[in-house]
Amino acid sequence: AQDCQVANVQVMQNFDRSRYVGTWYAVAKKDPVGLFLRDNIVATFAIREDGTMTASAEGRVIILNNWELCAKMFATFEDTPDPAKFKMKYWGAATHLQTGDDMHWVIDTDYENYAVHYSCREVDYDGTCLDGYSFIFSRHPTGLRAEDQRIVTQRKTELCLLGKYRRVEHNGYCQIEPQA
Ligand code: AZE
Repeated sequence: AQDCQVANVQVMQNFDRSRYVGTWYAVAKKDPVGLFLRDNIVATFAIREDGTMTASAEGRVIILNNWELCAKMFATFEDTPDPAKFKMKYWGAATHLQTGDDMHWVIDTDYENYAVHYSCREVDYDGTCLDGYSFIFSRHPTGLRAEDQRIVTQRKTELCLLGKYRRVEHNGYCQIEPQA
């Protein structure tokens, strides 16, 4: 169904975090309101000995209008009754970066090629999402395979976000540390 209700969003069935670990390259994103990661966004997920999921992420941000830098971020995930729905606490390696508490839903993944992530920060009075963000992740920095693109387009449509994504460029900006 496609009623755009946050409460009715279908998430990944039987999500297996152990198969989700490792590196994911953001290939497209739908932005939230305000400051956000721009491009060169790479996320790496891991599982702690106690089973909780953690992640680190890097991406280019522009803060204070024209100060461009690679933001190194960390996150811990709190489990919920649904294995594909997490509460994410995140913070920056540097103090001027953002901290936050977002929901983190895995909408769909084949673990080996693509993943669709969704986070609604604010639900509107009518039950639709007023402010949220979403990432399309690939295991390959070059993008999605044609066969995965079809599935991802379907998921974007179900999330009522089709046409709201922008491509995420990977040009190595955050691999070579900029000179201090
Ligand atoms: C995510 C993958 C899992 C780890 C983290 C993610 C989100 C990070 C942000 C970062 C924002 C930084 C800003 C800095 C000025 C979902 C990519 C932490 C939302 C705006």
